[in-house]
Amino acid sequence: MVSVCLSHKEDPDGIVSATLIKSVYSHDTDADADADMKVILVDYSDFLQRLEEAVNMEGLEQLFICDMGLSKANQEVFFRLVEHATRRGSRVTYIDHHHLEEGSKDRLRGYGVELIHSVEECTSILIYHNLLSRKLSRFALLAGLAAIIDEMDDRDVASRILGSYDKHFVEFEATALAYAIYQNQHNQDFLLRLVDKLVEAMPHAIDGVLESAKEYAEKIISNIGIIENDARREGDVVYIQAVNLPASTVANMLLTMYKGIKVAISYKQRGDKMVVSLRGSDLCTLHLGRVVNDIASELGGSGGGHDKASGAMIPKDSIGIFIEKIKGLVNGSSS
Ligand SMILES: [Mn+2]
Repeated sequence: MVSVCLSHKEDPDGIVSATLIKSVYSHDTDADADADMKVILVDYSDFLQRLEEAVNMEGLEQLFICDMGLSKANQEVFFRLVEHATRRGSRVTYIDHHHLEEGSKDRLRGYGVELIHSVEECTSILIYHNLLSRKLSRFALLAGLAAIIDEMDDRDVASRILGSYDKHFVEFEATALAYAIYQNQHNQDFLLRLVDKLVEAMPHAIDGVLESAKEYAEKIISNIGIIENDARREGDVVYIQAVNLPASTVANMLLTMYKGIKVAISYKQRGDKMVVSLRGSDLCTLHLGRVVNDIASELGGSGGGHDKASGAMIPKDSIGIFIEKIKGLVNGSSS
């Protein structure tokens, strides 16, 4: 028999969730040490594919899915896969804090999925609060670190936990962990080792964490310099090509560094495509998700998102036109 925890690999909430689930499982079952839990770490690009592999595993006893939100784009396939798993007799537990329609919750329960969902606390806190029979303070602290990076540290359970610790200590540990995770997004072995080591050690004490965090911090400072020198501001739009950081990270940095603008755009080449990320300030009244969806489709790409945060994937050579169109909408309108 095999049990699987499929969790989000891009931030501390997903990594800590996997650590907590592993510890619940190894303690709460009489399974011998060999019958351990397989951890699969995913992002939104390979989520459904890895989920499909998991539900088709021979002898799948239990499947935990943590910190992966559902959207119109992925939920039908998600439903089909978890239904397939419960029909085959696997226990499925879905734990998440992203928005979920009431109808979707009903459907999941109807398939026999155990649902632990709330938008009030991050996933790690939900696991700590609802699934852990041994409420070890070490695990509470870990979940608190995840909450800090998810910006949900002001919530009931998270703030109660974090209130017991020195503020700078928890911020230091949370940031070291987050930066090490960002720096190692393409290093599965590192991330899986992190899941295991966090059971017994704080981030700073785990081999490679502070070194990786330092490398990531160096990327941040070099990008601040690049933005200061090379970002172009035209009217209420500022934009720059991202180099060694994700376009989304650079777009966030632009928005923070340029006060008074409406839209920040960063783009990064991937093969013959350009990955584009946009952020809107409080002054922006355009719905960026919708306009980006339209413009990207016109250019033969795809895109969408929220009103103040959106993204697109477009043919590499059309980035100039893409920016012109956004500038036209932002600078030409009274928005
Ligand atoms: Mn989360």
